[in-house]
Amino acid sequence: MERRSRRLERKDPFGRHPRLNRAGAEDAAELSALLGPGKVSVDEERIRTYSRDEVPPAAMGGPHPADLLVFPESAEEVAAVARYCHDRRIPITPRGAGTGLSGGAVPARGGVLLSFERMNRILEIDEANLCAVVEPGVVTAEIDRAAAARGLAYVGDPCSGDASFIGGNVAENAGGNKVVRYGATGAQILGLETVLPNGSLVRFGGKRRKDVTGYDFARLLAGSEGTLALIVRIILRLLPRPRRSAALLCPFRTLAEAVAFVPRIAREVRVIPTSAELMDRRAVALAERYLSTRFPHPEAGAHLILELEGNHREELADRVEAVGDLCLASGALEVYVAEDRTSRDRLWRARKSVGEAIGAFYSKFAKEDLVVPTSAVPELVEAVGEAAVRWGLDSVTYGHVGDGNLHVNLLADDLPEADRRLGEARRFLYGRTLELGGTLSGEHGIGLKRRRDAGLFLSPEERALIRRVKRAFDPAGILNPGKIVEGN
Ligand code: 2HG
Ligand code: ZN
Repeated sequence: MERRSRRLERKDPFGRHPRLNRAGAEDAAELSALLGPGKVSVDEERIRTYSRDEVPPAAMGGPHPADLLVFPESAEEVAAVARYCHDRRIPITPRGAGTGLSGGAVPARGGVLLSFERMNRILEIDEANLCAVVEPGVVTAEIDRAAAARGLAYVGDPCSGDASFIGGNVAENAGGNKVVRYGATGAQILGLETVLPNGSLVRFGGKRRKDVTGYDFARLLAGSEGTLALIVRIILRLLPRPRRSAALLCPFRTLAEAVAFVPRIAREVRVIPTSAELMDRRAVALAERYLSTRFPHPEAGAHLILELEGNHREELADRVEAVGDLCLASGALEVYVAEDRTSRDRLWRARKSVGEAIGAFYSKFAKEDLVVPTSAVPELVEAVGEAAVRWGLDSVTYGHVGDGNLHVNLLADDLPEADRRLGEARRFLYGRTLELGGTLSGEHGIGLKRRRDAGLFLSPEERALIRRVKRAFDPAGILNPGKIVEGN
């Protein structure tokens, strides 16, 4: 049969890339026949909506519309799409809820955008093995809710947890608010069922707690940004749910005092908090404005949000008191303790709103996701201050101070030569981050947005290995092409 799909015209700015084809009307019809009615869409408006994430398309040289959308409902249907595209060298880009912050699910080279939204079942909460088996399109927070009904917890907690899908969390190795205590999404994965780009179904790991039989492919797939395999089923570890928790809101006189304080909790109180989050003064002001709310001590240099857990009232009260006392002895102006659900939710809503608030009030800014060893956080914060002064920029710093991952935003609205200032200030910060033993992205990923900058942080050997691993999984180069490093 004559196929009408044409050779890809757009040239990859990095050169080398495998020959890929666009998908045309015939492909839509054939995929429809394969999957059944209502599972393929060529509606332009819908394609536009699905072909982006939270990064403004123009910031990544876009828009990058897919040629068509598919909505498979089972692993077998995913495999059928993969086989079809593999035979015809048509790119497939997997997509979750579109809450990504690096363009990871943006179809850089057109082709088929595969949405996992219909594979949204929690298949099992296995109390005996302390694990959950879920499909990739489950909203992350629902897993914890299902676990909670059995006295268990799923501790992966990205800020987008009420909207993002677990499959996207796995693909990006999403971090969030509890990494300081429990690790990122990758640390929660016991097993993955996947479809390789050629359509074969492969399982990695399982319900077992340990496994050194071969390479740890499940961990490799966490954070592989949908470039190696399509994830169709996920086995996640669950933990006993602590009976009690409390959130402490601690305004500190200065930002420096707030960040210097955090590591002392582990050393001096001998507790790792469930969360240790930072909002500098401007982050607090933005959340106040965005949510029409008030923080106590808005004049403070920074606020920390510390969450603590315990099983018994006295156990939790002791921890709260010990951490609170240490705070007050270390520059905190006050310590507010939120134990009831409503006040804790309000606090977290404010913390989680900062990224959105920046997008709502500013149009010219650099949004960074830097991560450094926790001991270097004070120096990173100093470097942000230095960059702001040198290039005459405002800055907002907030995020996961407990694990060393800060969302640094440089703001340049209404400034002359805004792009030059932002570009130079970012390069300066990247240099300092490297010197401090840090790296480019702690949890948002490289995707399309940071691909040009990743080279600075990955050695030539590492980049070459990334490309070779990619080839091993996907020799035809059809799966989420154009991501992470040049040549992928
Ligand atoms: C957060 O920690 C999220 O709030 C989003 O990672 C960060 O949008 C952002 O800047
Ligand atoms: Zn974050």
